[in-house]
Amino acid sequence: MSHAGPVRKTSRWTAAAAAAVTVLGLATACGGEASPGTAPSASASSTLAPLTIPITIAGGQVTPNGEKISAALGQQVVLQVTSDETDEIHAHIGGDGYELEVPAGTPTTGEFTPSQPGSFEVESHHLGKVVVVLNVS
Ligand SMILES: [Cu+2]
Repeated sequence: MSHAGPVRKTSRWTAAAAAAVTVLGLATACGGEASPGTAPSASASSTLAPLTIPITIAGGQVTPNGEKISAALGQQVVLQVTSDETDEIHAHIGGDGYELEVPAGTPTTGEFTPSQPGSFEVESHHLGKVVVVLNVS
């Protein structure tokens, strides 16, 4: 009497691999210029004084309103935002950009350091308006 059952190997590895890959698929709301190769360089020296930009959002208006501001490459940019409505400030500084959540009526500070030269818009996502244009060189 022989016990001859077919030998079957069930492979579940492909499912596990696919699950691991999806973790990497996160994107920001604004999208556009996703370049996977650009990692933020935290190596910039801290000899430059930070550039502080006060931003006020009230009654559907932003202040400043599209103003051009110069920053040096590697200079930390500090956003001090007060808004009467919940908003999201977005700096299009390349890669995923920089996002700052601003709760209504709560002064909120955020900072980032541009790691490449260029002209970058900082905008209110709630209003769709450009707050400042940052010229980094
Ligand atoms: Cu944006």
